[in-house]
Amino acid sequence: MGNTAVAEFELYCFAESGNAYKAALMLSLCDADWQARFVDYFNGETRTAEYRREINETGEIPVLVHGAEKFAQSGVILNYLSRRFGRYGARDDRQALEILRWLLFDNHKFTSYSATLRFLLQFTDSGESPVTEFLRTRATGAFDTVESHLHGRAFMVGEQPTIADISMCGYLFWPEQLGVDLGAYPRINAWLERIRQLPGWRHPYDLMPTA
Ligand SMILES: N[C@@H](CCC(=O)N[C@@H](CS)C(=O)NCC(=O)O)C(=O)O
Repeated sequence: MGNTAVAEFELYCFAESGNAYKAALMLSLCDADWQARFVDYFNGETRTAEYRREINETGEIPVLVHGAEKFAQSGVILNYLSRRFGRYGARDDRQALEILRWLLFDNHKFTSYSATLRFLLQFTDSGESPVTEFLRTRATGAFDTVESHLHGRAFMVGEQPTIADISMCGYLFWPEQLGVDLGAYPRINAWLERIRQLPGWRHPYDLMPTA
């Protein structure tokens, strides 16, 4: 990771963001020349008119800047970096569709429910409520699906790790924060260990800055 303003890639991120971690992990796994640009999410930076105007109209993290190009949505960033580096992509068109299927599932169900549950439990004073109960039910349903899919498989798509894995693991290296007992998912844990063994893997808190 570069430390000066001249790195090839710049990632708008903050350490607690699993969605930003997806992009940061990909950059690290590809040994890219990149730097983090800290966004003060918890003090409302992404909700400012300036952020929406200058950085991302949807008011979200992550955003990747590469030269004159700017990309939002972790799935788009992962696709871009995969093409750019020729790594963690599909072997053929059919596999590309399979990767897209899991990226969509991740963004809609796997990450979204568990990340929202974590947000409520870790970063607000909501405590347990019917909302957290609902989110936990939806999150565990998605975890059950992935646990079942990983039967006899090392990675989500094909024999090798792809951006589907990099996307889906975004929130799972904070098991104690999830609000879901990951211990109940042995195949997910074994899969996470395989990801952890990839050269260049680093924990989110080692890749991205915090306030
Ligand atoms: N699907 C998006 C989700 C991005 C997202 O929700 N990021 C959070 C931070 S982890 C955020 O910026 N939320 C602000 C908001 O939803 O208003 C992606 O994968 O990039």
